[in-house]
Amino acid sequence: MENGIRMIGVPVDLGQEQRGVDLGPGALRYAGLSARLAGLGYIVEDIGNLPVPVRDVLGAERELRYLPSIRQVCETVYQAGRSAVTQGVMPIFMGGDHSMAVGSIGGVTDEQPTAVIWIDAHGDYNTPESSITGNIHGMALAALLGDGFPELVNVGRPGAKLHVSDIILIGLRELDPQEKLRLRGSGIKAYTMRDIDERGMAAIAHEALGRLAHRTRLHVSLDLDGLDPLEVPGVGTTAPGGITYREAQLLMEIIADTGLLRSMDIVEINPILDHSNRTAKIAVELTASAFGASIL
Ligand code: NNH
Ligand code: MN
Ligand code: MN
Ligand code: MN
Repeated sequence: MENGIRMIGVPVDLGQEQRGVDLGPGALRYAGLSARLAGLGYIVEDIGNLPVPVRDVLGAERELRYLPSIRQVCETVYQAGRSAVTQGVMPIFMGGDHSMAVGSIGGVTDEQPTAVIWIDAHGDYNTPESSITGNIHGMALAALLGDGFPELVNVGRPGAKLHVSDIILIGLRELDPQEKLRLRGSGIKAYTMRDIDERGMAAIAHEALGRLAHRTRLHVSLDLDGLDPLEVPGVGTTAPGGITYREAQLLMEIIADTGLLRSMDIVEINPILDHSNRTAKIAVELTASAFGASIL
């Protein structure tokens, strides 16, 4: 595994309606992400935040659900991700809402194909037609697979960035009706909370990684709302009955064992809704485990 990690802040809140998720990069920095990773032996470089327009100055774009600005942000994120990979350092994208994954995953797959584990309560598999809210963070995965607004599908390079066999969802428990039909017909492998309850996280994690074994690089897209809101209250769209802290730790530890992790998103942390930065602190611990921290 490469030895360099590059932290990239993406304070975007335009993909959803709650205020506060733009403060996620700061919350992760205050929770000590950089020092925690440096303590594992990595050379950690924080390049600060990428430029993201503030919602309050975008006025008229609201009717467009901020699509022009989100597209521009994702283009910038894409180039940052692509540069990190070409320079041989591992990018950690600190969101921000999940819309930025269109750029991050697009960028890290630019040179070499990369498998993705998407941890989320939601499918983020809406198109503008299937979405109830119109919020673009709920469309990010669909865009990466080639469906939805062309402005998002074509960020960085034209067309789909992932093949259905390159992506696995873990933690699902809240899908919109049309999104559910789309996901069923997609061929995407998704592990719901029921799967985790019945089979246990260890079995799910090993099976998921086995299904991605055709790739030698792995990206983890961690939406903190995949975890249970009782443990992780600082997220905008809470869904009860989620992944426990220990289950998430185990998943990250098993991912670390592969040695294939090359990049990561940490998204949807909303410090305004949190208690004492708890959610970011948990995200730091999970990230450390994914990058090889072990208990003993
Ligand atoms: N499915 C809903 C929507 O598209 C909720 C998406 N919210 C998320 N996704 N937090 O991860 O609006
Ligand atoms: Mn999400
Ligand atoms: Mn979610
Ligand atoms: Mn969310």
